[in-house]
Amino acid sequence: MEKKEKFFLEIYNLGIIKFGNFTLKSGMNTPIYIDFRPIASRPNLLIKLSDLLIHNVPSYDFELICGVPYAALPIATTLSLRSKIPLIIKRKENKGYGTKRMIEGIYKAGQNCLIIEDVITSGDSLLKTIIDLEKEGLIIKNIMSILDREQGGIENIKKKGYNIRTLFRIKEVFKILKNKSFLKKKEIHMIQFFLKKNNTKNIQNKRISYEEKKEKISHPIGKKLIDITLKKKTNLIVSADLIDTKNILKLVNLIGDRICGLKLHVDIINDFSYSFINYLKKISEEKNFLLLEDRKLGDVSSTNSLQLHYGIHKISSWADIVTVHLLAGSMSIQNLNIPSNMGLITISEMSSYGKLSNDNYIRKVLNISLKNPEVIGTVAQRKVDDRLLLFTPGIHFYKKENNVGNRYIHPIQAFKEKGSDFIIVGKAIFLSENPKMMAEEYRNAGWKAYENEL
Ligand code: 5BU
Repeated sequence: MEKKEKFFLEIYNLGIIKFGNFTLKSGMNTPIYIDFRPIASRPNLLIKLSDLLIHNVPSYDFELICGVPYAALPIATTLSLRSKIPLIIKRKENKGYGTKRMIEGIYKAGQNCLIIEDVITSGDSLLKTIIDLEKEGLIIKNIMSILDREQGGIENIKKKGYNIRTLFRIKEVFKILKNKSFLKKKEIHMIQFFLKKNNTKNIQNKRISYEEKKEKISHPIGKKLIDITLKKKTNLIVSADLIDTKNILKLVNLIGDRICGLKLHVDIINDFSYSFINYLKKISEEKNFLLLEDRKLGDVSSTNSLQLHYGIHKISSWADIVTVHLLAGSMSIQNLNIPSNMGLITISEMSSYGKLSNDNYIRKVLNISLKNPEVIGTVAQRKVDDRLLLFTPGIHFYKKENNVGNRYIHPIQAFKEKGSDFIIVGKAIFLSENPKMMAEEYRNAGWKAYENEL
């Protein structure tokens, strides 16, 4: 048996391939999940893997090694120890404090760096690593991946002019597993179905239009939001974080024509009343925008339900959309008894510096969001499945490193890099000298940024 094949069977026994229904980082569903992380706990297998990789590198002219975070880090480290070629570490995000470096370790511009990736799908996260290394003046000639899911990633990377090789291809490993009778009948069916489907993903897919998105969104309030957006040509939601009703109404009268939604934190309003809500509701109907209550429910289902229907604010009696955290799990949004014309926005990933959510948590929130019909969309700082609307707070024309912890991006970045559908703007509008003009500027910027991505 070939050395490579023998090695694959050894790592397969660690449970690196799982069959079922999985949600990838992006929110895309897949029946096959591949995870090489368990190898990190088997030093002898790590050594074998790094030796196999090094034998397959097309040329040896690299002076540094870097793994795509995080799964490839132990593999890149082993490779460095075996080859005595120095390792550098790429951060997934910079720390937001201290030196703010994206690349850690000792290196200098002009050095050649070998990149190691574990599983390559579209090549998106690999490309992020390449860009960050190149920003530091490093030269990327060679990239090695362990497994190519054969979904277009290798081609995407090659198209960008990089030399990339992979140790295994998915079809090849399935052949090995099938020949050795390692697969159950059901698993073989799943694989055949997966391989037959055209799974190819392109880097930087053009976004789908609001019209196409409307087809994919099943909830009436999600569809309504898109209708308003298309009719008024605005994807701007203004966050009216003001503490008295007079100022909120004054703001709404100035900006109501320019927005598709008004976001509130009703619990910060000193003089909250139903006459205020009735008046706001009336303006929202006249000017055609939705009311979002950014309540961020975060408790168990029964308490969430009480907080929605009772208390001073009786949110469910007037809000079109309410935000909710899923820290308490999928059950937290079951049996909320919300009206059929009210939608939920889950919070997968906040816009703040130092947010605690990791990829695993975000993936789970996206998965739950997709499975619950009341959920119309989510807040996340990444592209998500087309069946969810993506809301992006932390928007400002000028990147402000402010001290209250929000991370701000320009509307262009929100649409280009994060795949946003709606921008949420607060202080940049309501604190400005001319909120009406500012709202118009953000509306235009958001709309232009959307159109540019089509
Ligand atoms: P700002 O003034 O544009 O920073 O206001 C942003 C608003 O969005 C504010 O009401 C926050 O509570 C809200 N927000 C946020 O900033 N980041 C998040 O991840 C979520 C909500 Br969820």
